[in-house]
Amino acid sequence: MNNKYKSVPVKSSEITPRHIYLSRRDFLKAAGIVTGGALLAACAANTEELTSVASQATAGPETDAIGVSETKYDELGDPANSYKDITNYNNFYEFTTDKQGVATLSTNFKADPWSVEVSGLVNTPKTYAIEDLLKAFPQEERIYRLRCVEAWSMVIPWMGFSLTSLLKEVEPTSEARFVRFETLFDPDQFPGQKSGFYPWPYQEGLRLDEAMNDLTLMATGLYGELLPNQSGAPLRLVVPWKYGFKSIKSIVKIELVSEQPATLWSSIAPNEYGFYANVNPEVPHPRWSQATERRIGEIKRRPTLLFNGYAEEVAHLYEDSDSPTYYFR
Ligand SMILES: Nc1nc2c(c(=O)[nH]1)N[C@H]1C(S)=C(S)[C@@H](COP(=O)(O)O)O[C@H]1N2
Ligand SMILES: [Mo]
Repeated sequence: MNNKYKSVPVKSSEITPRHIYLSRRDFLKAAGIVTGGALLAACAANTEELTSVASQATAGPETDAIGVSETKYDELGDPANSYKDITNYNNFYEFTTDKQGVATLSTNFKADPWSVEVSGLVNTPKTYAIEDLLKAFPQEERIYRLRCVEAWSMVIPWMGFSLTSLLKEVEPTSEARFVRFETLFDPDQFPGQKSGFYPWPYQEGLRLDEAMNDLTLMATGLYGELLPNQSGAPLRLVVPWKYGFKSIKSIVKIELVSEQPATLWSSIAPNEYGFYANVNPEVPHPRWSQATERRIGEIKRRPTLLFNGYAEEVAHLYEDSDSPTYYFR
């Protein structure tokens, strides 16, 4: 690994502890709840079984959080949305544009077996089976706000691992400046991909320093359980200071590249969905003000926070820009 990447600030002393509510041990304990005490890593070879055990364990009208009895809060003191809210109001255009229809349409999606190729400008390209990713990288809980550009938001207790730990393993070369992500292309499983309107597969991207920020998460779970299909099983990106469309679901490919990659949304409407797409209440989207938002489950709108409330962690990434529109576009 060259010096450029060594200088990226990812020392554990710099990780903001208030974002990290559960240790690896706690996650494994949570996994133990759904696997009868076995470690997740040992069981992950059969994620189908794990998932079905988990859903049996949680069946019941009152249960909308898995293995969790008390309410979780983000670091600003707001409660997490319920499991039910998070899994019944989704943007996942590969299934449908109807947010309340994704849950039903995604029931039979096969997220196992699954592999993820990490390639491009790296010294050691690798293809990981999903169970190897779960085994190789300590899973932790991160309670993040998710802010959609449509001006709704939720608080979501993800499980996952830092993208930076994965990137370090493949060793980006000195030419790598951006990371490109791609969703599975499979029209038999994703009915929405039969429509020619969108340039499938869904693609997204981050600048390398954004990708290596400690907040940038590869999510593998929700409320201590493996990610349900509608949330982007088995692996999705979560970039909490950017509008939700950056947080690409059901990833099969992660590629290190030298040029800013095309993204699905910016190729359809570049003036509406920029590459950076940082949450900024002062920069309106052409169709929607971004000044306030509707937290799912609340009636009164709340003010939107710069960088979705994560300015302390990420504002330094954008210091060399003096254009306010930079934050949105
Ligand atoms: N592959 C894929 N990823 C996607 C989307 C999508 O349609 N397809 N929608 C995005 C949008 S617009 C948002 S707001 C979030 C929603 O995530 P959630 O459904 O888990 O809340 O996923 C993002 N990731
Ligand atoms: Mo969104």
